[in-house]
Amino acid sequence: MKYLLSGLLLSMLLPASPAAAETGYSAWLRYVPIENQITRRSYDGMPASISALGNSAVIQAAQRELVLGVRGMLGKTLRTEGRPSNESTIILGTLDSVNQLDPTLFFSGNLGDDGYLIERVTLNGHPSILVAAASDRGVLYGVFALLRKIGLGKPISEIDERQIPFAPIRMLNHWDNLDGTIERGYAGASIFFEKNNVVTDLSRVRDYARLMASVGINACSINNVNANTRVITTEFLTQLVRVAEVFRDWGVRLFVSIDFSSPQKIGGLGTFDPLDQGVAKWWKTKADEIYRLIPDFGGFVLKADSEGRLGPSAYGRTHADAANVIARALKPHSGLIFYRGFVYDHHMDWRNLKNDRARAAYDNLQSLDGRFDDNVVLQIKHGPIDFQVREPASPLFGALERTNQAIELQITQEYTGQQRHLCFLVPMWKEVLDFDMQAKGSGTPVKDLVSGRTFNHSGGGFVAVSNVGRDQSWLGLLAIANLYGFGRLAWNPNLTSWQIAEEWTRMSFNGDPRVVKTIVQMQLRSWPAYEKYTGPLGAGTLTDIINIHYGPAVESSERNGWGQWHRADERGIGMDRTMATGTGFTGQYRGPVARMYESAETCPDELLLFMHHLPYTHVLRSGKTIIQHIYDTHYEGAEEANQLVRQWESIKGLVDAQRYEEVLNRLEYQAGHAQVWRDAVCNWFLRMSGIPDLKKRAGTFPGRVEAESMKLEGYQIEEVQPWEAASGSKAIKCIGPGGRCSASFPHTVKPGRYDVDIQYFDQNNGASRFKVFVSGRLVAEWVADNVLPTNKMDAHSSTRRRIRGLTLRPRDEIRIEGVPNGGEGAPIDYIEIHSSRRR
Ligand code: GCV
Repeated sequence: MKYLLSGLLLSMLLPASPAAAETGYSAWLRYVPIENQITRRSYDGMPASISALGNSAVIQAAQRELVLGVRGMLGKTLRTEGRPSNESTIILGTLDSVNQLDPTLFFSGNLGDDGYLIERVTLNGHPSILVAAASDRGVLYGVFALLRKIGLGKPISEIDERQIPFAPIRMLNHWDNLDGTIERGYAGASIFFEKNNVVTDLSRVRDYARLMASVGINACSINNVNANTRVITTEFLTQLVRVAEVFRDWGVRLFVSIDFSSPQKIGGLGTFDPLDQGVAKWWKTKADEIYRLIPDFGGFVLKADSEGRLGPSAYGRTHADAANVIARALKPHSGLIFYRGFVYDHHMDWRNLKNDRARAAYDNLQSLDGRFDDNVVLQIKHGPIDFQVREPASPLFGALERTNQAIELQITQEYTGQQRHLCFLVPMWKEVLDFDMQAKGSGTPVKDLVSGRTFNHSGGGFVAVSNVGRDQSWLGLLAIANLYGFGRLAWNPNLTSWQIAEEWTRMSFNGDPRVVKTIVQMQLRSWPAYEKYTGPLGAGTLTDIINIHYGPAVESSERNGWGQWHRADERGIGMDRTMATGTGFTGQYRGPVARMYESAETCPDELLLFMHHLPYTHVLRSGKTIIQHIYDTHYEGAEEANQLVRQWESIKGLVDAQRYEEVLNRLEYQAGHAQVWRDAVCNWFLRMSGIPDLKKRAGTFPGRVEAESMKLEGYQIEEVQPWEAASGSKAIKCIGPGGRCSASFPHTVKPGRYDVDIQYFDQNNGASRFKVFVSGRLVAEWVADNVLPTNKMDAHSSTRRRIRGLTLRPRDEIRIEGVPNGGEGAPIDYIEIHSSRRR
């Protein structure tokens, strides 16, 4: 007891070191001691003080950050001085203030608004370090860059650099609702709102703003684009002021999403027609009011005429009319409006083969090029559909010459595994950003178009939907690499995926070469693996499209108005988007790109089914038929998900235990769910096409015992919907008296060590308990309490529990006992037994 108490007291008195609390909260800003002694010693002569020229909140934040980072990584506590005294120092200041301090340090080059320089200089005869920029925010970015260099183990001789961000807009969007929920958020409740108000304690928002600043993000919209009108009411604006204050310290401008009908709904006008004088006046008065309260307010994000949101079509007006009426209200205050290009009709007639949602952004907006005011930014999703695992770059990027544009990416993994699956998206984003749209001859990649380089605009850039939540790790321990990656790419899209993953790994875990190599490889393999076991050849999503967007539900995208059709039937699959026979979508690209996509001969395989409807027997460049490709990739992808587990296990002991276990659990879950995907998709296509798998895997499951074939006590057999979500399309559910059921069968194969997989359904409306017995001996028990997005037995809830290395003898009875809870009937799909040696 005595020891316990003293240990407790000690832990209360000692400041928590970042290494102690490895929950992921510090993300890449852990500032743990640099272990490489050579790097460390190179900083022995580092100045002992900081001289900050200026005392704005941003400069103060920069100074505090430098003290914190250097103390953590190098064990030195820097003194903070107002002006340099007669010693070596680290000077933080704008170019103007540096020039005033010592004209010999004058830098005549251009750093843009947010660029910075880090230089070792001599000041009053003392070796010093200069971190300078055109603006205070640039100085802050310079400090973070310096700390990143130290964190990455660069010696002091390699710290000098000058950097200018690729584009002025580097922004995050959030789809947070005022009640604290987040649309498509997978990491807990909103950090901004609760119970229809801004949160009282903004410390988490402050920490988030710091994370944003550390990767150069300078703008953030905090509420759902499916906007609540209340967000710009006078009463709510006073709450937003508090968020803006917190953001301001870190150089982040606050934006909010608005509802286009606001003049009518909250303004009391009879109309929201953008050409109505009263409406224009209302927006102007509203903007003036906002800027009186928040002078550095960024502006608005607007989703109009999309998915039921009201827009200018209500009055027969154009999107330019809608954007401009608001832009003109913001203009005197230097505000921007991000007008979303995600405009489409979700009630399209699926029977009409000429209908095509992919056409919508271009069809709605291209003809308006040149008619948007210069403080309008058209925010265009990276692909023409909606953040699918594989899409071509939106043709709209190449079709706007006189309009500011920004690319919209998605960090929150709506269609890419919802953070339960590892899916590092930087390689996917880079494919889009590097894609040459041939908008002015060749050499016009998307990154140049959106940054304004190609057609000489000044106001474009990068936006991503972040949706961090209150989970300790913000997005997930490995998933947060996507946030880091977005920030780094928005700053410099020419960084490689490997560079970004390596930086993130070193700072988020450590620099042990085995750790770096393993985690970087895992990250880089994760998107290709996810694509393999989910969506083939650009066909579009095979998930449940109506609602959850997570597990497989192959037919859900068909026969409805949402337009995410893959048109798979008995004979073939894919959307015919050609000009010759299809929807004409390929014609939205400029000549050479259009020609490449138009022909199945030249269309890249990975987008073949996005552009063409083809028979399952069509032979790909690989020499395989489409159907065999579907089988093969699904088996390969699921196996790659298994390998992720093994890769992670190879660094046990080299990363902290807390994060190791949490990541391991997630990867094991993912491997099980990848198999759900594999089986559902392969079974569906096997049944639909009638073409067998040449490798005889699809439809045959060695070692599998269906739950419905076991001896059941209290369990009842039920059909599962959709049929491919369960093996044999059936499962068992406990309805037995006393709330306890069992399913058993004899083990019939030879004695040995086996891995036993129990496939069950972990619904979100209960926490059933399971026990597994081998000839009466308890070998495993668990509670099905994962939070998965469904209250049904389906492919979202289907989950694998693996019991490894179980010794089994012939005639051993394997029995599972299930105890239901809430609405969840301890449901089981099957058990699969494999020799442990096989794995
Ligand atoms: C916020 C998709 C998502 C919606 C999202 C919409 C959008 O349809 O499923 O949740 O709405 O995109 O980007 O506006």
